[in-house]
Order: sequence, then structure tokens, then C-alpha cells
Amino acid sequence: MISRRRFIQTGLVLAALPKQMVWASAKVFRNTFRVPKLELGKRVGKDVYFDLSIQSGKSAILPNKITPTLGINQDFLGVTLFANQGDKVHISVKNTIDQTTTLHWHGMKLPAKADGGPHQPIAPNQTWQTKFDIIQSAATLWYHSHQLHKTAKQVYHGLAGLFIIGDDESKKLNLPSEYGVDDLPVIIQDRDFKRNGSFAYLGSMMDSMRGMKGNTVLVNGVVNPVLKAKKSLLRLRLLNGSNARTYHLSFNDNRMFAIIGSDGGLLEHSIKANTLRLAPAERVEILMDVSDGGHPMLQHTAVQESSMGGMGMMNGMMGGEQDMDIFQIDASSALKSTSNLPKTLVKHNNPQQSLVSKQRRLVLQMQMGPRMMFGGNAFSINGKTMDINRIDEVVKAGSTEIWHLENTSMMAHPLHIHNVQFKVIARKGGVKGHELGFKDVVLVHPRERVSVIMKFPEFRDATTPYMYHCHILEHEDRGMMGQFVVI
Ligand SMILES: [Cu+2]
Repeated sequence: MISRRRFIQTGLVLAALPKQMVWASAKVFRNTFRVPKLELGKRVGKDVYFDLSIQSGKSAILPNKITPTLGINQDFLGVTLFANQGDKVHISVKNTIDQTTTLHWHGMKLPAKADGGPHQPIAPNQTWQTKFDIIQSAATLWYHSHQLHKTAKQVYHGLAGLFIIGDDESKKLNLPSEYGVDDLPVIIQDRDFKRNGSFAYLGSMMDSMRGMKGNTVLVNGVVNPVLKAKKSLLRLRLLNGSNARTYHLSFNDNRMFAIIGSDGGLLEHSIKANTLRLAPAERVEILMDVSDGGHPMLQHTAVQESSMGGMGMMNGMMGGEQDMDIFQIDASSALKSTSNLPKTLVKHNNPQQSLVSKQRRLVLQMQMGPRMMFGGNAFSINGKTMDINRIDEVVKAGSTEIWHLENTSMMAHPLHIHNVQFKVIARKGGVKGHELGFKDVVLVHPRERVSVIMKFPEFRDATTPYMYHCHILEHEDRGMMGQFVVI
């Protein structure tokens, strides 16, 4: 039996240890890691049929509490859709909830009418039928609500899931690819709860200004789960599905991992790293070796993404960051993997600078004052807030363009462009890590200019626009969004 005095001493010893040693030795998560159900659809040759239902549900997220949630084919969040490059997907989306919503295929190259943005609303009890060809390479994409002015709240309550694309080139690499075994989705989201267990959303003016950040982290809808690793080489498909928080990720034992993919698919070469930054909507695929049988914990380290110059108090309020544990891996019974960690992955068909026919400038702004304080359209791009009846940019199909994203506001904004995968060609400090890959969203810091190059797909539609917008969903809903058509 440990005496009280001995117990106190042990406590002191623990307190004196470096933080990461305490975590590594003492902290063990108990909740079971949940893998969203894989939905392969009904396949007839290259035609794949998906039947989706947007529904409300009740979820056990906190102990002894029930949380009202939204989901796609399940109570909370969406099933994982999978299709191959070259497939034609036919998707039926039935809206069984009592509000109008949409489903947007984030990162997908597709005709504007199939995009699932604000121009394809699905009223309650209605079904939206859409179809498109999968023309791009293997990637971890996702899908989520994009209802005008309602996206943030609907995603927060659960309208988001993964859409994985496979292809022949990636299959040859012998990467871990057994879904739920050594190929694992990791959807990271932060939430706040009311005492009765329901989600707390926009409790303060600050939540709506900086975007909603919660104090509880969920992985695939579960609070701080532990993953019992079955294999010694794991592929994690990380999605930052949070409304506003940017994560600075590392493992508590500081272990190295290999970054193999970004938003738009696999990188050309794997990159060794022990930290990575993941802004809202970004995806990164990593490979990690857990053959040591350890218990690594993925953590978020507080870094302020906003900058208010000398206004220290405002800076703290705008950032509101704290260190957070995300999930743990228990590798004590992992079997030796036969998969690879290749150095060389796939060859990229990069957009050519010599073919650039147009350059555009998007200036990201926020207006302080009454509009900001009282929930109006206080966020803008090029001085304009989102207007669904206004086309902001007209792009030629098949053309190559450079867009310069300039942030004159005091907060970082992750800017997302629909229907393209771009390359970052210039940013402060150079382009590094997963930002070397194809991307559809990029974080732009205060007073920073990030330049991206992209080739637009050959889909023409003069009347149905695509969106570009900040992926802090409260900013998107409050005006930081514009529309472009491709002709
Ligand atoms: Cu923003």
C-alpha cells in the first residue's frame, strides 16, 4: 500500500518531470478510436451509386449525456465515401432534417452544378441527384455543408465526412491502405458543450469574430480516443474539420513521421518531420512507424495565429490558444507491417508559369466597428462581402492563373478555392512541408501575401459559379467569400 506521504512524494516527482515525460508515462486515454464506416457505393463497372441521407441523431459523446447531432447516413458526421479515378459517381442526397442544406465535395474537380455549394441548396424532404467523373489522382478529400450563412453551424453539428479517392499509381506504392486497419481517417474537431450535453455554439462575440473554437477535441466524433494499432506502420489521413482552429501538431515523444500527402493527394517525395501545421479544411497524410510498441500522443501546441501589434489584450482574446491532447496510439500489440515507406511517391503535373494568362489579387479584410461587434457581414475580399447575385471573377476554362492572396487583417485566414488544386509558389519564409503538394486551401497570415498557381479544369458554365472563401466558417458565413465562373 502506498502511504499518503509516499503518494505526495510521487506526485511531486511527477510534477518535477518534463511535461512530455509525464504524458508518456502517466496519461492513458480510454475512449475507443472510432473509424467512420466506409461506403463504397453500388458499383456497376465504372459507375458508382451512393445513397446519402442527411439526418439528425443523438450521440453519446460525453459520459452520461446525449448530444443532439447531425450526420450523413449515421447519427454524427458522415460515412467515408470512396471512389477511384476514372469512376463516374452518381450521388443521391436526401435531406431529412428541418433546415435547408447542401453537400459540397471539397477539393473535387467537377462541373459547377455538381459542386454542392450555395447554388445547390436542398430543401427539407428534397433529394438532390448529382453525378460527376472522378478526374483527379488519389487524395483525401472531404464533403460538408455549404449552405449560405449557415455553413458554420451545420458543420459544427456534424455535416462533414471524408471522400477518399484511389488510383492505380498510388496502389503500386504499397503504402498502408487497409481502411480502418493501417489506413486511418483522423478528423480533428473542437467543440464546446452545454451542461445538458448539447453543443454550445457561438457563446460570445469573440466566437463569432475569431471563429468558433471549442475546448474539447474530438477525433472522428470521439473525445480523446486511443487507437489500438494493429500494424507497425500506420497511415493517418488527418483532416482539420474544425470551424476555426489551426492545429500545430506533434507527438508527445517528439517522434519523426513522414508526410506523404497534402490536400490534393500524394507528394512527389515523402518529407521527414516531427511537427506540422494544419489549418481549417487542410488534409495531410502521414506515415508513422510504431514498431517500438509505444504509446505516442498527438498533441496541439498553442501558437497565436493572429497578430494585433501592441494590443496585447486583444491579441489574447483573438487567439485564445491552449495546448491540447488530441488522441493516443497504443502500439503494444501492433504486428509487423509489410507496407512501405517509399522516398519517392508520384510525379506531379505542375501548372506551368510560362502558360500563365492572368494574375489576380484577392485582399482579405475585416472591418472593425459595429458590424464586427453585432454579427454583420464584417469580413470581405477586395472590399466586397459575399453576394450570391454577383459574379466576382470570370476565368477561362483550361487556363493557368496566378492568384495573389493578401491579408490586410489582424487574423490568419485559410483561403479555399473550389474546383482546383493549386501549388503555392511564394510565401513568407518559403514553401515547405505539405505545402509543397497540391492544395485547395492555404493559410494566409496577417500582412502576408501568398501566391498560388493553378490550371482550371475544362468545365464551362457561364451562369453557375464556384466559390473562393475563408475556411474559418464563421468568416465565410459573415461575408469572406466570392464567386467565379469558368467559361
Ligand atoms: Cu477568415
